[in-house]
Amino acid sequence: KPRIEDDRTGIDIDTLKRAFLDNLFYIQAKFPKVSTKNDYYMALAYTVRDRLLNRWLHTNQTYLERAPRIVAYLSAEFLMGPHLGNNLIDLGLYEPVKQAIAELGLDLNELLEQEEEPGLGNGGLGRLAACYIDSLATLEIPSVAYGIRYEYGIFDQEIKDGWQVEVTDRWLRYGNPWEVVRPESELMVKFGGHTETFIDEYGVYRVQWVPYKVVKGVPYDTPILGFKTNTANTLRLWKAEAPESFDFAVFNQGDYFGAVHQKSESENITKVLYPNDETYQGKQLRLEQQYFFVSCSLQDMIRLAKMQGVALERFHEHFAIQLNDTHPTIAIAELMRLLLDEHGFDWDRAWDITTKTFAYTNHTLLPEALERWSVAMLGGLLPRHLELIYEINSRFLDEVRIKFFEDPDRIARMSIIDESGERYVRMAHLACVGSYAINGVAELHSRLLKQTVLHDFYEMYPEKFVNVTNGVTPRRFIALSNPRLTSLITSKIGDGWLKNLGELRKLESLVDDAGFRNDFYQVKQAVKQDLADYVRANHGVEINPESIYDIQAKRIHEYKRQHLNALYIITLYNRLKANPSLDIAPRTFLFGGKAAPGYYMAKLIVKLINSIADVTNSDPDVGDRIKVVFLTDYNVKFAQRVYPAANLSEQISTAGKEASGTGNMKFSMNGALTIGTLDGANVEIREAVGAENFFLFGMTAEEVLAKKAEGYNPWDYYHGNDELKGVLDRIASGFFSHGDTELFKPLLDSLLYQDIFMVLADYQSYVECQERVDGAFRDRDNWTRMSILNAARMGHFSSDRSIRDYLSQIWKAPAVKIDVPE
Ligand code: DL6
Repeated sequence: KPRIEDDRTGIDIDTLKRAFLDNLFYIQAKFPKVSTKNDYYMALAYTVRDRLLNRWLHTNQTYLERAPRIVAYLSAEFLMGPHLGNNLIDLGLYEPVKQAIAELGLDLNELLEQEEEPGLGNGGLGRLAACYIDSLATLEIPSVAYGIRYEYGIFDQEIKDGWQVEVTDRWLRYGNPWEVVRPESELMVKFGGHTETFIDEYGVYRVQWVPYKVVKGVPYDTPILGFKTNTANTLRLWKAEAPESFDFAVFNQGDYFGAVHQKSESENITKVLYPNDETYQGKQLRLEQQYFFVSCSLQDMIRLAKMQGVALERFHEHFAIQLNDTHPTIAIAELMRLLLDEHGFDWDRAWDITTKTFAYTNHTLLPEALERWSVAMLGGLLPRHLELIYEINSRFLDEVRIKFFEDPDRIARMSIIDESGERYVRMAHLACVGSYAINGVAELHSRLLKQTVLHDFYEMYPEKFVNVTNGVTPRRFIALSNPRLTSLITSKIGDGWLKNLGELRKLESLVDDAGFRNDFYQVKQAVKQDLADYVRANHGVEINPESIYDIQAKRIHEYKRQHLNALYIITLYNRLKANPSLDIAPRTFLFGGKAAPGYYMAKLIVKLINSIADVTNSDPDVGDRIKVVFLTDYNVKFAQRVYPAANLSEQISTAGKEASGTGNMKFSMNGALTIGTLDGANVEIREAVGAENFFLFGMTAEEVLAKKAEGYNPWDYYHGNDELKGVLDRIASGFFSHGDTELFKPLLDSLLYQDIFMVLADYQSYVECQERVDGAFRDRDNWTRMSILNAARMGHFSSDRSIRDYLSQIWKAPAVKIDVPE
């Protein structure tokens, strides 16, 4: 072979070294003496990218030629986490590259650290999308993921004086070696204006949309590798740009500044990710983002179908489109518009295709998260879509009338248009009407959806409802995050488990082997030591690897109840103050997570945790029996350090509020035990690992509802529980706020006067459960047993299983093997 070929694809150590130095020279234009760590990272990233291109291009070619059924995953968020390490694992190149880099006198870990987090998501929903596209590729399913290329992803979090401060995430500032821009595939998206009717050449009445402005969508493609397969699917993210000809020539002749202004306005659409999870804000720019990426993606699919010679009548046979929550739901109206107005279909045919194309995943029951757009705003931005939504609604309500003719209230409840005050378009209703499948993300969540928010739709279309319990990818969250555990497991049961996580069950038979238990324990200790080193270096706090690492890492939200955890810390603190010789298992309470910038109560909870840490970490009465650390800027990259180090995973949401949770799975896979309520996927995790290996507390979802119905009064708990009263009084006294009795008052008032998430009602049960944790941890050997059994029984929570469930219940898309010629 010619040498150039070797340097681009060869994987022996010398070739890897040569390729790396070549990229440093020819791409980064640097020689080693003046190279920064980032130059080295870039050179390595390009070296790895070269080695995946063969797979990516052959995958694309195969899909183009064979026109297989394609799963299109539409999501406003993809929280990918760094690519380099994951790609090394998928290509099976981690070890050779590590060696090559070491032989060049560099450290792979340091280069991995250089990669900026592509934080194009808020939390659970975006990270789930990332796990799913990993599994789709691993299972060799033809698929494409569509989203938005935000210039600024989720903000970076800093902590100043205990408060969260948001800093702009400039993830693209040094360039992104993983994406390839495809300007030749740009598309145009219309906004605003009005509609006109006309009679076409066949005498058919048609509608034409005359927009106010047009924005260009430019695709940026990132390869998504399967684990040890030839499949490399595509994540296609759209960037908004101004179409030169449009604003300069037509709209703003002579108005140079007006034209520039319009250009930057167009580009604003994909500037920044909205940093709220679980609260809908009703901002026009957000609706523009949603429509922009949805329209680009559907036009792209139609274009691809055409290139493949697939007739549009068969669009639904060719594509299964998954709507990741309601964010892309305007796609239902957009596909109708494209089929009716741009491709000449009649209504019935267009509606038949549309409703056989889409499937909708719901990710939350929280009412404040349900998206609804004011009719006035939606109509101003998307006048044609509003007409179509009204028509869809009118036909749908006729069906409701026929099916439930004795129940007129249903019409108002189920209408896509909420007419109870100012009129709104209810996106979840549109999603239910326009999709052939509707799923929740854990068994409990799917059941509650049917019983509560989507009850009417369940009665209307019971056959549409399914459950697909979430899962996470073991490639990133075990193999990459926890190489020590990975080698230990592989040394015992081989490496088949990374593709078939059920094989972890084989570890169960080793639980009685004292040698294995000791090895497992030593792995956990080594990882805990790593985190201790990190915390010392970054937070200046010394934490004890012998202590219980008790971790709550997730977005900060009242329903997730980080403040319940905080109340327990103060409980322990009060006990130690009252009895300085109290014997407790030493504990390190670690928190990580971002609060939505406008969510005052969540930010106050962050401040409370930091204020407690200031006191406990310096009180000599406490010593190192309690340490509290708020880990700043929790993101995917950092999470990979955190999950492996945990002994105890806090999953303590009010039952019925957490749709699934996925952190719960990542912790447990890495051998943490869970303290949790019967909420979301905790229920299934507990069934899988065994009740005896799970610390359960708190009310069930049914009990929560019943208590609410009977009239919950948090004061009863305050007055009825001296220890709880002591905790709340200690906060109120200003003890954690330098005497300031006002600082935490809003939080205390919300607990005492409303407590919608029933923190006080679950407090006693939580404290008692934590006491059981304390006792259990002292029996080191038995704790290790429970920890092994947690890891061994997590096979069900691989995202590969979730994807198989989606395939068999919803998508029905067969795998396609990709041949890559040598
Ligand atoms: O399904 C992924 C993830 C669940 O695991 C979490 O329980 C749920 O809170 C989260 N939902 C969101 C809300 N976004 N919206 N809408 O992130 O989804």
